Amino acid sequence: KSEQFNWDDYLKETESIAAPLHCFRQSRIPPTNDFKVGMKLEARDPRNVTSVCIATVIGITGARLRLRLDGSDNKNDFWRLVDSSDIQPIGTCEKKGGMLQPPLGFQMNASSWPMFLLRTLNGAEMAPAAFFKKEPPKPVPNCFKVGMKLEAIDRKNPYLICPATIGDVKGDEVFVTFDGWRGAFDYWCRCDSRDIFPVGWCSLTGDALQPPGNNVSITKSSAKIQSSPSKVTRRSMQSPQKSAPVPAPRGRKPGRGKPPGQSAV
Ligand code: MLZ
Repeated sequence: KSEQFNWDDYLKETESIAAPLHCFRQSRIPPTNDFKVGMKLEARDPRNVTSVCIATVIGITGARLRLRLDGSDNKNDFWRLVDSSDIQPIGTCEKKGGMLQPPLGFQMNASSWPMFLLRTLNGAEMAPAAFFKKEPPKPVPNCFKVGMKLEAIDRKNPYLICPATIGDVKGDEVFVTFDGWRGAFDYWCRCDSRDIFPVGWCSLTGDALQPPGNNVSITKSSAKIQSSPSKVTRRSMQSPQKSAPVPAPRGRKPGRGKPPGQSAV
């Protein structure tokens, strides 16, 4: 078994600092996850955000739930923190005068939705209201700085949380760059995004933090390129991914990232 990723060592090796806790819209102590697989709840449809749908907890991972919308397929699962404002107890929508909607891509005829809804809720185990935690307040202003390290959800593989570096800052947005992945997974997000976490988050929630990729030498906050083989380089070479043919310098010139609003490659 290869040696474990260790933030303390990694921060020293990369001569970087961790983004301070108060930069993030995350609770200082991750919320407890009391949910159980099979429980039902209401969730905003990620593909049609004006719809509130019925979702089932398909998996539990740290402070997050793996959710699947009832009546949807198994190809569109999504992950939400237990203190996300996108989820709520069953009954909340109706109480507010809203109507539960079929998910985008509802697998049956739209006319069968009312009966489907009755059936899916009949005898269902509904997640108790106490399991839903209050979303932390928005941090203002954006206090991230280029070079700061964090843990971030890989939006192309949203079950993964990976070591990342702030590559750029513009207004309320930050450019999240994934260490060792040559930009393929990088994205812009708001500084109050629920997809970014302080260093140490995964070890508190019990999530498995992914090790950095091995496609580039390690990002230093000073933007220098690591030339001598270090412990980090050796470790990352043990990771299963193939090396890029021509490792490009990682040092990010200001403004190199995509502007906010454009999707990642
Ligand atoms: N094995 C996949 C996942 C990469 C995850 C990167 N996360 C920043 C791949 O190599 O594409």
